[in-house]
Amino acid sequence: MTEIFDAIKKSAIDIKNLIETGDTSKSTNENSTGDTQLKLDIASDEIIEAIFKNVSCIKAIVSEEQEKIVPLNENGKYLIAYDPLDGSSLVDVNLSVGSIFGIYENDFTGNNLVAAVYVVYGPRVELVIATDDVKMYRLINNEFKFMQELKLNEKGKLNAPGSTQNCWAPFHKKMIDEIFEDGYRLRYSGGMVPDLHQILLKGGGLFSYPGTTDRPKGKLRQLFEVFPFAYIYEKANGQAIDGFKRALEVETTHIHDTTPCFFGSNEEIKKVLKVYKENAK
Ligand code: P6P
Repeated sequence: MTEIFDAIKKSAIDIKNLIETGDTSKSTNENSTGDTQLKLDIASDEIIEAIFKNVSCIKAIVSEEQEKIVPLNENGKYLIAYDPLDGSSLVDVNLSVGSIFGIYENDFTGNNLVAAVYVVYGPRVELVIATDDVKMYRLINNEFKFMQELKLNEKGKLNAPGSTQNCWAPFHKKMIDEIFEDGYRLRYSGGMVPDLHQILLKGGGLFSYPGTTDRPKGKLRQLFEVFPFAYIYEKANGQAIDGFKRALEVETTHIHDTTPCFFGSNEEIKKVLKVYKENAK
């Protein structure tokens, strides 16, 4: 699996350069979930796919930006689902963005994840690899240097409340008040990767992206976004749920399925589970 991590590191350096110089305008296409694609999305996807094509242990890949699974090596062991540039529209306002990779065996389901990686493109480029533990590396002089292991405290201090204003669950606002009664700092940039990275680095809290009135099944994609971060948060002594059960146990019927999701420290996740159990009909 090391050659996959090395390939991701190489793609990160190329995508960093692309972000600094790339065309951030819209392309004329939409991706599989109906999002308008930026030229950055397509270019990032092309960088990653070209690099993965040279890694013999990869059996197949699927990108959030493409409709279908791309077979690579018949005898390969791993399947990779990736979001090449999550939150790409934030580049135009100079906020951090990221790439997300789920590494699966046998099939693209939550419980078949064997590793997960993300890259944050911000004031610094940082890369996090989760296998049995969660390790963070920083790009220094074009090399990724190990910086630290990431672990979540039992209870945190940060709240990243995605889409709470239009959550389908009428009790959601009560939940937010109940969980955050002793005061948390609001940290939400609209970029899942930097928002979840910050909670990991600052020791914990809660990131929510529940189902909404217009998207009751949530906005964030299972294979490319939710499962990799769920794997990472569980390996960092935290949890990830859909409101009722482990996010990694959510059933996938189509590769572009979404799911409501909550990522965080144990104390906060316990409260979300309690409120949903008591209120959701
Ligand atoms: P909203 C970015 O488009 C993204 O997919 C995630 O990175 C982010 O957490 C979410 O959407 C933001 O969604 O509805 O708050 O703009």
